[in-house]
Amino acid sequence: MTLRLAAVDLGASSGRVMVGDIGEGTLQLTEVHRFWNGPVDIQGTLHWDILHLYRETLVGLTKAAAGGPIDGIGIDSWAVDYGLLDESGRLLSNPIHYRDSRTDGVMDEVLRTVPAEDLYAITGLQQLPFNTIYQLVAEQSLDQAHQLLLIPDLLAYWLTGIPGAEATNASTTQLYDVRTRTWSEDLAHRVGIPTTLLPTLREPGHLIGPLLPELADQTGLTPSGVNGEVAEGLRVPVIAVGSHDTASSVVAVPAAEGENFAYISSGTWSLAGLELPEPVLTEEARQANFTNEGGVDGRTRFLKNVMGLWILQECLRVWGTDDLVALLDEAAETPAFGVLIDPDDPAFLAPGNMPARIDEFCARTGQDKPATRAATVRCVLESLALAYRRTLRSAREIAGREIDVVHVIGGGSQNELLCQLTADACGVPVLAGPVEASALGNVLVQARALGEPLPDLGAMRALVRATHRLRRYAPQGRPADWDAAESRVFGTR
Ligand code: ADP
Ligand code: LRH
Repeated sequence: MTLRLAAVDLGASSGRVMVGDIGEGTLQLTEVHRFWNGPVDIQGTLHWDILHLYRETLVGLTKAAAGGPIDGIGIDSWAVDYGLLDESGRLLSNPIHYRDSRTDGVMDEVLRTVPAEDLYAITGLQQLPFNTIYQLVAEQSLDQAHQLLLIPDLLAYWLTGIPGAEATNASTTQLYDVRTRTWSEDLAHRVGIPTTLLPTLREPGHLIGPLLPELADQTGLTPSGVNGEVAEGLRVPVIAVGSHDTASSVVAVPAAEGENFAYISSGTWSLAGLELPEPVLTEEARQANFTNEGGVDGRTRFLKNVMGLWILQECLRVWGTDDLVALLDEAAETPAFGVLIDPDDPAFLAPGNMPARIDEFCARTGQDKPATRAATVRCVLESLALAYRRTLRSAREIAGREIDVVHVIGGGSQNELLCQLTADACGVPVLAGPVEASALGNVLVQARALGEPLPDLGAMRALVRATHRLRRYAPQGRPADWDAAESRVFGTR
C-alpha cells in the first residue's frame, strides 16, 4: 500500500503544508506550501492571524490536491494557545499569542489559590507564564465562551465541523491530569474555569471525520481508491496526529533501537529532553521545572523549554536582514566564549529589540556588550549550547538515564555551528536531522491510522532513519572551557 498524506504543520515562525508519500520502506516528504507566521500587535495586544493560517492551509491543501489523490490530513501546531467558540460554534475573537503580556503576574496569583506542588502533582507541567491555565485566568471573553479549541483542533473543526481535544496538546494546558490522562476538572474548578469549555479528548490516530463537502470542492482534495486511482465521492479523512508539534517531532527522532538518546527539537523554541515511559513527578523534577508532556503512544516527553532560535529570529528582524547563513559563517569565525547570556531570562520572552536586550543583560552581569553582529550571534548560540548542557545533564540525573547521543531535529538542525557547539557542550555526539521532523511525525501517525504496518515508534523511527540523511557532530574542544563558561553564567552547581 502507498499512501499520500498531507501534513499541516504550523510552527511559531512559519506554517507549511507538506505531502508525505509512505509505502513499504519508503517515506518521502515534499513541501507544497510555506507561509509566514508570527505575532500581530494590535493596540498593544499580540494576536495570531488565525484566518491567514486557515486560508494558507487551504491554499496548501489545494496545491497538495493538484499533485494527485490525498488519503489523509493531519494538523499539528505550537502548543498552549486556543480559540473560544460561542454556542453556535463561531469563533469569539482572534486567538491571543502566548507571548502577550496579559498573563504577566497571573501565575503568582493562581499559585496563591493552588500551591505549585499540587499543580505539579496533577499536571506534571513546567511553570511557564503562558500555560493555557494562566491565559484562561487572564481571559476577557470567558463568560461568553461555550467551548475551547486548541489551535490544531480549531483548524480541524473548521475542516470537518467536528470539535475535540487531541491529548498530546491538551497535556500542555496545565489543566490535564497526567496520571489519569483526562482533564483535571478539580483544577479547573479551583481556578474558576468552567469544565464545560473542555472538549472530549481524542488520541493520536483517531479519525476525526471527513473533510466538509464544500472544502473538498474548493480544494479538489479526493482520496485514492483501493488501486490508487481517485475515488469519486469519497471524502478525505482528517486524522488526529500528535497535534502538539513537539509531540509529532519526537515521533520522528531517528533513534536506533535501544539507543540511549536525548533530543532537542530545535526551532523557535528548543525543546530539550528525554522520552520516558512514565511521568516523573518528583520534587526534584518540579524544582528543576521539567515538564511531563504527553507523547504519542502514551510516552512522556520529559523536557524543558529553552528559549531557542527565537532570540536570533528577533535579532535578524531588528537588523533588517534575513541572511542567517552569512551571519552564521561570520559567527563561526568569531572568538569563542566572549559574552554569554542566560537565554531563559524573562527579558527575552516578548518580541522586541533583542540585540539591545542582550546588551542590557551584559550591563546587568558586568560583561562588555558584543562588539559586532557576528559576536551577538555567537553569544546566542554558545548560550543556547550551555543551556542544553545544563538541561540534559539535569534530565539525565533526575530521570536516572544515560545519554549517549543527542538528536537535534527541526529547522535548527541545519545550523552547523549550533550543532557543533551542542556536541562540544554536552560532551556526546549530535546527530542532526531531519529538518521537518514535525511533518514527518504527523504523516507517520496518519499512515498507521490508515493501516500502514508501522506498529510502534521503533518502526516509525527506523523508517525515518532509513530514508533521511543525518549529519554527525563529534564533540571537540576542552570540556573545562564549558565548565568555566557555565559557572560564569549560572554560578557553580
Ligand atoms: P518553527 O517550527 O518553530 O517555526 P522551524 O523548525 O521551522 O521553527 O525552525 C526555524 C529556525 O530554523 C529558524 O529560526 C532558523 O534559525 C533555523 N534555520 C532555518 N533555515 C536554516 C538554515 N538554512 N541554516 C541554519 N538555520 C536555519
Ligand atoms: C514549539 C512549542 C513548544 C511549546 C511552545 C509554545 O513550537 O509547541 O513545545 O512550549 O511552542
